Amino acid sequence: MENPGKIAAATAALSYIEDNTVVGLGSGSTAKIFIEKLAERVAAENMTLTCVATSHFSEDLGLKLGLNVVPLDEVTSVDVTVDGADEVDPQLNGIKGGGAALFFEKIVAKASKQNIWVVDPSKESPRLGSFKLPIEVLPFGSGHVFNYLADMDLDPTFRMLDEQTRLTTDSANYIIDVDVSKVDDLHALGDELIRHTGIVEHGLFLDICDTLIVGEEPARVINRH
Ligand code: ABF
Repeated sequence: MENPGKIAAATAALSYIEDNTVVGLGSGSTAKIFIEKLAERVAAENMTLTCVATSHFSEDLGLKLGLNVVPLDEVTSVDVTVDGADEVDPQLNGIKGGGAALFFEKIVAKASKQNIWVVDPSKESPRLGSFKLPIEVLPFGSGHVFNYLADMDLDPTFRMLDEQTRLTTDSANYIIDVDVSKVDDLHALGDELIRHTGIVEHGLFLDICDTLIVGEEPARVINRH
């Protein structure tokens, strides 16, 4: 049985999708429910949509369900992207990448006119940092990036598939998760991380989300001021 909060949030997001638009398909379990429900609506209402995906998983799912999923470079912009998040604060800043899709998610988010996040209530937090921050790093020299993050007292850990195998992302990179619970200025941290050679992207999604839909009955909608 899927989480009712996820279902409520994903369902509420459908009302933001208009015919003849470009839709970004997020990643993660709540976005998966959204994609499934969107495909049902498209078929039922004979809608015309162009979709772009934030992961190979979402691309495959959308195509399997009959959605018109195209490469991001085939559209000039995305009208609305619906995605999940691992943690969101009252300012609608968030941490993403628990599903290791943060790099494509951020690329699509930055190409989107409107970003909507769909979350169950457990994702809301007064301050970011309960969830470890995922950082996507190039495998070449990743040990040196690990040491750099350790020297910053961020308690890094490589994301593992099993005891011997590091997880690799859709871009064949590694994920290092770090503890940012003691970091006061996450904007400054994000700016520093992205400048460090070997770091491809990080899961701080700051000033990106426009609308947060929290899966309650009825769904609670918060728009960024
Ligand atoms: C995705 O949504 C990822 O960034 C994140 O890890 C995931 C978490 O959400 P859910 O709880 O819906 O799986 O966008």
